[in-house]
Amino acid sequence: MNDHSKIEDMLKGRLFGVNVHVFGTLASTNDTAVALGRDAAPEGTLVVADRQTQGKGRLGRRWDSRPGLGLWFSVILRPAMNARHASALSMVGALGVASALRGDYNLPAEVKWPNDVMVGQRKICGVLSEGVITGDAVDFAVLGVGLNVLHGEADFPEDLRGKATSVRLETGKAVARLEALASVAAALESRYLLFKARGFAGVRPALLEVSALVGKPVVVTSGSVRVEGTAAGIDDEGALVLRTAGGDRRVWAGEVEGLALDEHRRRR
Ligand code: BT5
Repeated sequence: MNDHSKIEDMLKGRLFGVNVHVFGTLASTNDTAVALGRDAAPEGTLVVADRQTQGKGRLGRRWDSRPGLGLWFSVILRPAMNARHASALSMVGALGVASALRGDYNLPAEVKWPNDVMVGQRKICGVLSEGVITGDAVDFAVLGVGLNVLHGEADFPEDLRGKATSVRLETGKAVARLEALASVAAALESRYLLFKARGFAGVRPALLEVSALVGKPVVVTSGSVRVEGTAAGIDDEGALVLRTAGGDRRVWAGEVEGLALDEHRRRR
C-alpha cells in the first residue's frame, strides 16, 4: 500500500481528502493546487509533497521544506466569499492546526496573528492562503500548511535554529507524518466548515482562546508603517485590534513582533 492509498483510506468520507494527490517533489504544493483548482478540481482536493524545492511563505519569503521531516500540503477551498475577507482563511487554517496540536498531542500551541502556529516562542507551522479572484469574489482559494513534524534541532537551517520547532522536539515522540496529516486535516476541515456556515464570527472565540498575542505589547509593521500597542483582540473581520496611545487601531495585515516586557516598561 503506498502513501496515496493510505491517505485516501485515512480520510475516507471527509471533505478534506475527497481527492488526494501525493508527490515526491514539488516546487510548491500551493502552486500545484492552484493549477488543479483552475482545472475545476473540487473543494477538499488535497495536494501533499514529501519535499518542496520552492516552498513559499508570505511576501516572497521561503518555507524550508526538507524531505522526510514535515507535512507540506495544500487544500483547495471553494467558499462563497468576498475577496476582501480572503485573509481570514489563513487564520482559520492556523486555528485548525493549533487545535489539532492541542487536542491530539497535548501541545500548548498558539496562533500568532495572522498565520503562524507557535509553541512557546518557536514557530512550528506556517499557513499560506492564496485566493484566485474574479472581480470581487473568491473564485477558489488554496490553503497551504507547513508543519514541522520530525525535525531535530540540527535539521533546521542555521538561521531558523532556536526560532523553529517540531512536533518531535516538543513531544519527544516521532509521530508518523501520515498520522499528523489525518489529525490536522480533520481539525482544519471542522474549523473551515464552521467558518463557511457562520463566517469569521464562528471561529473568532476559539481563535481568541489560543491567541499568542492578545493582552501582550506588540509592534506591528506593514510596509513602512510601524504601529506599537497592546494587542486587544481580533475583530469580526479578522483584523488585529491594537490599543495604542492614540486610541484603538485595526490592522489588516502585517508582521508582529513582541515588544520585550522590559522594553515595554522602559517606554511607559
Ligand atoms: C509562512 O510564511 O509561515 C507560510 C508558510 C506556508 C508553507 C506551506 S508548505 C505547503 C504550502 N506550499 C507552499 O509553497 N507554502 C505552503 P511567513 O509568515 O512569511 O513565514 C516565513 C518565515 O518563516 C521565513 O522567512 C522563515 O523565517 C520562517 N521559516 C521558514 N521555514 C520554516 C520552517 N520549516 N519552520 C519554521 N519557520 C520557518
